[in-house]
Parts: sequence; C-alpha cells; structure tokens
Amino acid sequence: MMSIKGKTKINIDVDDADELKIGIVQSRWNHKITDQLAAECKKALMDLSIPEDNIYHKLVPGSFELPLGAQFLENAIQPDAIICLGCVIKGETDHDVFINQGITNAIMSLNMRYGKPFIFGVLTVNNEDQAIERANGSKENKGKEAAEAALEMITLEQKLKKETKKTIGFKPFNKV
Ligand code: DLZ
Repeated sequence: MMSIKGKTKINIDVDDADELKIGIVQSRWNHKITDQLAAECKKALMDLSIPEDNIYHKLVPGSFELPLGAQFLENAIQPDAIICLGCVIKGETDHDVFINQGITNAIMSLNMRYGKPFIFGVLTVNNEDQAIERANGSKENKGKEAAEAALEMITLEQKLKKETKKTIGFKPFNKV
C-alpha cells in the first residue's frame, strides 16, 4: 500500500543566508546518535549557504537540558533559529515519557516566547535500531530535516515581511 507519510518538497530560497546565525544545541546522552544528527544538520546548513562560522554549536548533558541550553544560546547570541538535537530511547521505566513531554512543551514555549524557530530535532524512539535508522540517513535523516525546518521557517517569515510591506494600505493581510 502506498504510504501517506511525509511532506511535500519545498525550495528553500532564504535571503541573505550568509548573514544568518544558527544555533545548534546537542544532547550528550546517546552521543553516537546525536553526533550524527549534529554532523548531518551542520552539513545541511552549509549546503543551504550558512557559513560554518555562523553556526553556534553547544553541548548539554541530556535532552532534558536542551530547552534551557537553547535559551542560554538565545540570550547570549540571538541566533535566527536554534535547533535542538537529542535522542531519547525507551528503557525499562517511563523516563522517556517524562523527558519527551517536558522538552516538547518547553521547546514549543520557546518558539512562542521568542517568536523564532526553536526546532525539535529529538529522536523519541523505542530502541537503538530505530535511532540509527533515523540518524544516519539510511532511512531518514533527522539532522538534515531539522536544518531544513529551521531555514524553511526563516524563509516564511522573510516572505511574509516582504509581502506585508508591499501590500500595506492596498490589500488586506488575509489575501496573502
Ligand atoms: C537520565 C536519562 C535517561 C535515563 N535517558 C536519557 C535518554 O535516553 N536520552 C537523553 O537525552 N537523556 C537521557 N537521560 C538524561 C536526562 O535527559 C537528563 O540529562 C538528566 O535527567 C539530568 O537532568
């Protein structure tokens, strides 16, 4: 049966990519996976013309610390987007549920509080095999996807700003 999962393709034509600053906050838990997520994420950012020097990459102990690490980065550097990378693997207890719930809500709050993209690049998986498949690009490439999500959101805001500037006084905003 044909799968309906996934999303449509989009051309990310971000303006002034060489002037953008992007933050990456990476969890050290399950580091073999998060190292791969970070490497793929950085590569994708550079493929999208973000200069390496404009990528601010910081480590935190575990995924639970990702939201605060992202907030520290925001306060220190004010990047145009911050990508949170982690890997939470289900164990014998429900720790994964609590961590995942906490960081999902906290990362969403950062988006709304600062009005900029804080990207959820956290693998929430049942076992190591699922994590490997999603990090190394053999099946999915979540590090790359996180980079693309960040730039797609920056592009969206740039476009909306341009469109509203052009149409101010002539056309209602809801016609974009
Ligand atoms: C404690 C813990 C456990 C059991 N599992 C994970 C995990 O699978 N992935 C992850 O990123 N972090 C894990 N942690 C660490 C917590 O995220 C956090 O760093 C500690 O509870 C300290 O606050």
